Amino acid sequence: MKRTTIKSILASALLVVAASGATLATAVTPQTVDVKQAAAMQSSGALLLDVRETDEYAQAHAPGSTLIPLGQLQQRLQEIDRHKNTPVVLQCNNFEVVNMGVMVPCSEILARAKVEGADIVGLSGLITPSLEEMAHVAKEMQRDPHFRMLKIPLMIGGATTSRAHTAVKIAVNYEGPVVYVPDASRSVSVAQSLLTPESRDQYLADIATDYERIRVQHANKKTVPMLSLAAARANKMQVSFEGEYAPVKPKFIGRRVFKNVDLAALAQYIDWGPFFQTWDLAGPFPAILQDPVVGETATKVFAEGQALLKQVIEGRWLTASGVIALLPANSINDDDIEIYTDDTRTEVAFTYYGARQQTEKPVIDGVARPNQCLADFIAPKSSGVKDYIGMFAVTAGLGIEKYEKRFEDAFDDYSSILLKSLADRLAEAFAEHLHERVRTDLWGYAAHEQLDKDALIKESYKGIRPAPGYPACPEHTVKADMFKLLQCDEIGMQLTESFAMYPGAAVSGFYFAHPQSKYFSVGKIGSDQLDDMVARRGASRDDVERWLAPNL
Ligand code: B12
Repeated sequence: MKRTTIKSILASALLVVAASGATLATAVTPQTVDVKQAAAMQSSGALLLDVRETDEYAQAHAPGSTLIPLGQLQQRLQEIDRHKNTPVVLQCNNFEVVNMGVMVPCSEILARAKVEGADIVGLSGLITPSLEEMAHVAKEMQRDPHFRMLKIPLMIGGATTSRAHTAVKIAVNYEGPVVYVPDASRSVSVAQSLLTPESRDQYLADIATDYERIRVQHANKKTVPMLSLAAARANKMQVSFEGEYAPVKPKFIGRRVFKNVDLAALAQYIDWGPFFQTWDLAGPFPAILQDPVVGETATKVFAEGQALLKQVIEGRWLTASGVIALLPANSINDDDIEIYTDDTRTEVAFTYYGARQQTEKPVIDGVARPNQCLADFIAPKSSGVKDYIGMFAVTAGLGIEKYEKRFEDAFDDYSSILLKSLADRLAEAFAEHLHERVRTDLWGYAAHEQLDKDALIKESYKGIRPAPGYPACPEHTVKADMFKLLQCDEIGMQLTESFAMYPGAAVSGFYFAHPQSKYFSVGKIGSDQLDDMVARRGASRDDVERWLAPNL
């Protein structure tokens, strides 16, 4: 099988440069591809295809040339667009990328990789359940002689992945190279190093040394001093449920649906800060627009984002729908929350099993910091106090596929990514907007609250809305109970096998009203808490271990 070298592939890219000007000249230089260059390249997508017709391109792309199926893990519907920067940047550097999309089982990823003669397999992971699947793919590559013998590299990326996780949990399963890629622009230099015969061995040796060092560090890591679960519970957060802290009964008990919410109203609540992360531009908004390094690029992307947002709103490209439920609740077993179907509190809709901080907490000014758990913010059943909890699921991504396809068919990946990032922003804005309505009106526990946008972004309000998967609520499986109770299918939202939400631009979570409720990170928990959780949930130890893997 002929393997075309990277150099010859880049040579064909230079043809495009000649046709499209200076921006592309820098774009083909590894590591210099940035968002604006990608933006410039999007208009050259068609040109790239033209180039493919030429003899030189045909030579460079003889069978067996660089081909990377960016296999998406089986259950992650939402990640297809999030990792999109990576295929775009690689393609702009004249790598051929087969993007297999989402819900692709491991067996299909590997079968396709063989059929295409792929030189690299890439996986992307946004939320923690994907991490397990990545380790599984590595194991399967090890079992399959094709990958094992040819040592086909596996590239790992995505928000929830890390170099340490790749070294400790994924690379150990496969003899071939496994490389963590921290951002899209780096994927080019990594892919080149992996496929350039002259430098590959040295590059792999360096990675192997680095990952071995990480594994040793990990093995020798001083374990953080941990309390027993009983001691952690004894040091729970002291929360009052009387007087001014007495729970406020919501104005209604039950579920309420919000369909086709006005996008223009939601746009007022957009926090633009995270928008820039999509483009690997770091810095707080709006200061980022003046940043000496990335300011110019940030300003352009921001202007383009605003222009597309206007089109989205005026053309009603996206549909935003959500659902909330406000229900009676009490904490039980210290760490769990029983959520009742109505105020008779006789029927349990479902129980949320909370994880409690178990590491030793510092004593500050003579006061020991508490070992917190979300259940601390809900009145214990034994107190007889009638407390309440809320939950929500919102999306702003309904109908997005049609427009994404339109952009992609026009080789305009940049606009497709831009659109997706706007949908994500609108989903977050929807969560913010609905939370405000819940506090001031629908639940009404903070009826007189008046906060401007900055104060909302700084979360200066009473109460919290922790989302399953975030650090106070690290476990994703509760979304199954939430989705059932909220009847999310009525608004077109679904949960995938590994608890990712569809559409991708979606947020779900709980509402806690207590003024002392604050966000925190559960962090590492002990095996006694794991055992206790297994007993409380009546689930298998294997399952609970898998669900809580990042905290163990
Ligand atoms: C933006 C964002 C969102 C957006 C968009 C999500 C989406 N569709 O992608 C919205 C608001 C919708 C969202 C929702 C949720 N989110 Co969110 N989100 C983020 C945030 C702030 C940034 C992620 C991001 O987009 N980064 C920018 C992109 C471009 O970077 P990236 O994904 O890392 O990918 C880059 C590289 O890694 C690389 N790359 C990616 N893949 C690959 C693959 C290969 C082969 C290569 C080479 C490179 C590569 O290229 C990219 C560009 O450089 C992160 C926190 C953070 N700071 O990372 C949390 C985060 C990812 N979210 C998280 C969670 C939990 C959720 C929710 C489950 C919360 C909830 N219950 O509602 C939902 C899930 C949504 C769903 N559909 O299921 C957690 C995940 C952790 C966990 N325990 O699982 C994070 C880490 C926050 C946290 N600290 O807890 N989220």
